[in-house]
Amino acid sequence: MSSTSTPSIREQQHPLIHQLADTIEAVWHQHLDLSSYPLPTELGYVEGRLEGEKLIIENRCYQTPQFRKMHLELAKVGNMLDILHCVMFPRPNYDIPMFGCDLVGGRGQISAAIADLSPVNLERKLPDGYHHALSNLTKVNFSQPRELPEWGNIFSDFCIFIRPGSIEEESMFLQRVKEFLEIHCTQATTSSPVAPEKVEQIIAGQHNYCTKQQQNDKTRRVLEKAFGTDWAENYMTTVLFDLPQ
Ligand code: 18B
Repeated sequence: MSSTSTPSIREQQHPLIHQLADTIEAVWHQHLDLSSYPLPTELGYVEGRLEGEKLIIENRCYQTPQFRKMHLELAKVGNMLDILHCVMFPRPNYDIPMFGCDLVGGRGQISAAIADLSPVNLERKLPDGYHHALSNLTKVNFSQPRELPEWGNIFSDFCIFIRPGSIEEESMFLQRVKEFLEIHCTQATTSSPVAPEKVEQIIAGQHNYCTKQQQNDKTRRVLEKAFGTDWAENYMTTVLFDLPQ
């Protein structure tokens, strides 16, 4: 299994992306019983070209007893665009939320930083333990909140979507994502599987989450320009937001 010491494109990325990638993997290793998750080998490391610049994608994937797939993706387009993408897909017999995070930046500035624990049950309600723990976090204010697109109604009230306005705000974002992950790992590993008749509803909720995320035109456009329409469609539906079987 790859460890945090394996060379990675994070060394060349925006410091916040580098730090968040390290933090995500550290929390995962600390709290969870990880096994590797097989991705098609040709998709572990991918290179393309976008507007004359080299696009590099690096994927790491794990699974655990509670999570079907935990995906950390780092991408870099020349010196123009740095991206971190992370999703934790629960197994559908657990009523636990989807953790999702995206950091997008270019030329030294992060333009979009988003993180959430998104409920996928029928009532679109976070389990009580999550709600309690998240409500107890200290309130944070960011100077440049951003407005979610229309498909963003999948996200919870705890969702953070900002453009960090300073180094201090970058640290606050990093710290908050770490707290989300610690809450998530603690809650997930102490939660019990649901009754079998609830599984279908959770699959439907995860299905809705993935279908909405697939509507993100900004992600799609980057991938289409570098790899073509069909490749982008395949990548968005089988690697970034694949549906549980
Ligand atoms: N995403 N992002 O992951 N996206 O994958 N992302 C952008 O400043 C990529 C997720 C989210 O305003 C932007 O506007 C590429 C997850 C939201 O309409 C670019 C990959 C979440 C927005 C990319 C990638 C998520 C957004 C524009 C594959 C949330 C705002 C940056 C590696 C949990 C959408 C900007 C809007 C934006 C690109 C959210 C370029 C290529 C897991 C809400």
